[in-house]
Amino acid sequence: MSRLIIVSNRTPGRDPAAGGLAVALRKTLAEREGFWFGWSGKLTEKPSADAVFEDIDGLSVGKLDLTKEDHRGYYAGFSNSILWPSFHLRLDLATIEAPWYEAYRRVNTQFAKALLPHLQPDDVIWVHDYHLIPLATELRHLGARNRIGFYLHIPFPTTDALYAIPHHNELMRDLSRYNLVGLQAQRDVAAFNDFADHQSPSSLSDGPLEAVDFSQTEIAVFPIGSDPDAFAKLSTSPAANKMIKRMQRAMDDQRLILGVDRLDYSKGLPQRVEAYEKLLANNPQFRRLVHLLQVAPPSRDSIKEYQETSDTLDAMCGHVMGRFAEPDWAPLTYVKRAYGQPSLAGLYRLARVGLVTPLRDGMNLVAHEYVASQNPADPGVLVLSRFAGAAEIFPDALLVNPFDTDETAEALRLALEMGLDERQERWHALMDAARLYSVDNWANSYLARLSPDTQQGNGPLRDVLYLASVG
Ligand code: ADQ
Repeated sequence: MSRLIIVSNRTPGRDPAAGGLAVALRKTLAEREGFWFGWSGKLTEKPSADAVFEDIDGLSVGKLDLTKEDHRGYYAGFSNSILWPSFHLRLDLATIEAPWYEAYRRVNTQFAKALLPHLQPDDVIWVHDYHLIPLATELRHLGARNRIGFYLHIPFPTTDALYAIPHHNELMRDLSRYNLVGLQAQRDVAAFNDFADHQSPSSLSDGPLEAVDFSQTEIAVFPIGSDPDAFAKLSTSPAANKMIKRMQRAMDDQRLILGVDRLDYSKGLPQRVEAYEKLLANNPQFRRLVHLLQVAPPSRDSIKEYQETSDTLDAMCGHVMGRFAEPDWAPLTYVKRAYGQPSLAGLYRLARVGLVTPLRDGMNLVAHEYVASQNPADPGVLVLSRFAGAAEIFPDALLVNPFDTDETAEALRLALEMGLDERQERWHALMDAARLYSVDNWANSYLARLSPDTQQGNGPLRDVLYLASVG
């Protein structure tokens, strides 16, 4: 079997609370030869030309240092102030500064140069996420002929949003240098094809326009998932029980509505709190009987738009408290810190409603983890945004439009009043889907398609293959 090289912006650490993705990819790497490659997390005066390899719990990890300036332009700048908002259709929150693109390409070149000496000809390379779209181009410039795959964890943008991104034609050309581009959902493949069909030249591009040829690139859907059986086990572990007991002491018989997110504007947190406010306003019978717990640790807080989302959320939570709280009842708790997976599993299991309402999301693993943690004898209800990739595989959730807070409030009411039979019926269907789309199946099916052996077979599947040249 060929070696597997995983490349991502951040490399996994020794953190035992690492997410499901890191665990799954570690497992995949443990089953074959290879290494993980990415940024060390360190900022230095000079960029490192060579990677330093380290053994982390049996996993070989190659790490690179970046300069502060490059990192700002590449990470906070081009990746998270242009690509992230545009891919999530928040053009209003995108900031465009020309030098960021140069830093983005410089870092990708640095990655490629440092990686190349460690490659063997039949290594299979799996590149993760929007920070590293140009990596295949840079590796190919240096002569790499390996099979290289890319996986996009966030949604693929609509055509208009893509046009709003500086250098979008170059980014699309970069994608065409991969053998396989994996996307989260059917809607993303549809958006990709739509762009390819309608590609128009930018009036500002200099030089002759080259066609972008996707004839060698397979575009396919690989929905990511969690490890549902591990989460089910975790939800009855001592650490989970400790969290459950702690919450039960604080809540008496109140029903818990739970949100768990990184604090990010794509997660629809203000809209969620507004929907909860409407639930309490329209249904006085629930007051004192329900409690919303929102767990949202800050992320990317050097970026202004993230600070503003945090401020908005603070204000909205304060508003709902002021409107409904009583001396002996608080309608909500808002916790700005992360919890380890066992504590999260306990919270998921206790919650009568899992409220997962991003405005747009690649997949959303919280939805998977919530389903997996339920007690089969008394499962809770998943209220899920139509605009999460997860909606395609969880049609048995209560699907809502997160922009329509009346609809979400009504879904909350239905969830809180839903009888045991319907909850169980829906949960069984959701759990079957969570198992079918487990993270192991995701990694295995992606790598099976990327592996050179697959290529020698009957070729890629036609139903998801984009074959036309565009330009
Ligand atoms: P994220 O935007 O980070 O990921 P998500 O999939 O919801 O979103 O969460 C990833 C992981 O972070 C989950 O395992 C979850 O348990 C953990 N997490 C989230 N909030 C937490 C909290 N408050 N405390 C502790 N842990 C927390 C991106 C894309 C998603 C896509 C994933 C994986 O934006 O759409 O599902 O990658 O591809």
